[in-house]
Amino acid sequence: MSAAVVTPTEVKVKEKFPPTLEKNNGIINSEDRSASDSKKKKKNKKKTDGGQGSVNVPDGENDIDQILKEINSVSVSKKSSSAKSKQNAANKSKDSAPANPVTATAVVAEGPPKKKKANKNEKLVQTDPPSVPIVDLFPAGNFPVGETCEYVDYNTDDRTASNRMTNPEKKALEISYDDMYRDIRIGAEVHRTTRQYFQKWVKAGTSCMDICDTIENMNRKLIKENGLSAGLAFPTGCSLNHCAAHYTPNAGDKTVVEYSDVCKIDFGVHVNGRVIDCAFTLTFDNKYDKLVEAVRAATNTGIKEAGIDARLNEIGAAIQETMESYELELDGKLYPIKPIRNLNGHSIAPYQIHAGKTVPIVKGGERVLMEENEVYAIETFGSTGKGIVKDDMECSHYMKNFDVGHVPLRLAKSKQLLSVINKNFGTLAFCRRWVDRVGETKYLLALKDLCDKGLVEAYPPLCDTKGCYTAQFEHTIVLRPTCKEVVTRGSDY
Ligand SMILES: [Co+2]
Repeated sequence: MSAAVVTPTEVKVKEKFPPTLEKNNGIINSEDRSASDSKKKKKNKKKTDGGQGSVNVPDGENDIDQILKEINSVSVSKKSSSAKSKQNAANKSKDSAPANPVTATAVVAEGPPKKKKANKNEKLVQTDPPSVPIVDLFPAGNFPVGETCEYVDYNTDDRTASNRMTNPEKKALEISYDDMYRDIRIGAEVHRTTRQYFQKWVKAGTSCMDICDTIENMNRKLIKENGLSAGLAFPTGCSLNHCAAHYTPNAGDKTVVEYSDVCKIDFGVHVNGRVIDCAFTLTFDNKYDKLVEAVRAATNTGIKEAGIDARLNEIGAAIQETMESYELELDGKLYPIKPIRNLNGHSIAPYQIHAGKTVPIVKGGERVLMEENEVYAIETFGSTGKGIVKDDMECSHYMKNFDVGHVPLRLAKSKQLLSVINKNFGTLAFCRRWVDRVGETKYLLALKDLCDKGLVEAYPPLCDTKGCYTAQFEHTIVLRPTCKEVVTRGSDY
């Protein structure tokens, strides 16, 4: 919505959780399934391919790079059969087994699941299912570094290496950001660990509620949830099929992910407000593989093109070109794969999922530059439908407007709900389930009031045309002074 980026086709860009002053109410009644305006946001997640067996997680970037190379194109789709066994594993690390969709992808960061007692002198090992906080797993603070890439020099025609990697000034500058990188890497490791487990665990027929509870409960443990200092950064998205983003179940929602569904798993965590936003597409039926592949490749193109001094409009054009080089044959019919042109990546700031810059996924964007030490969520969406999303279905996602000032409230219930939001979520996105779990009841009218007053924004589900399929991949990257770090990269995607 706000991002105000108007695409050539005059479609309003809906960023996920874009900063906006526009008001919106998706809350009015719990049954409102009609489209209303809102924004959207995203999250990230991923899965491991094939394997239940977790790939050993190296601490160093070199090791990660190597693993990444080996598992480069593992499909994220999971197969239903593998899902049954939570962990067998190690036998599935093939890149593609069309006849046998791989369920989970191996994640970079987990060691073999084992239970161990915490002896004083013994190093803690992650349990299965994972439950040991990542900060406790790496007591020395050497959290796994993401994939690192050298920048190119945009001021030269041939775009040679920028030499930032060896520049002593840049190296020194980087040291001053160590605390920030540490917080981001903790969140990234939580994301990899949870998604890897999830990919092994999930199977066709699982309810969206069960999926969200499983992911969120694990994230709360692994991030060592602590008020607003560490915790969940936004609700777990599990948007299905033509719905691209911002769907998570409200209480009583019995929706199930079926074998034939295309589900976008988008979740995020934060440490000290340093948000990790990362997502992947979950499928059971390999007939969607080309769609999934197109979007994963498009997101990787966006990541590759990103860098200090890179132009956002050029990144969008490159993403579109990659996405449109794929097509999907479904039940005898051929579909072009279109980027969803009113969705986009975004810059991230502390406690602010959308910090103001948008990364388009089509050509025609503004010629704005990426800058040193910015954090971005690079995300792309592909669709077999129109390639445009609109608000639809009942709203679950909300977020306080980041820069709204003091607004006088008359209703006692609204004041009270606002204090609950301030205390539990601050300016981070939340959902109705999370308001329920802190003990609130009958708050929908108050929530609508806060939306009407512009204090809170509603972010209803964002959907393309009914009957189509949409997919998403997303990573969080940091434009460090010396190199670009894809912090959420894993062996799965
Ligand atoms: Co995002």
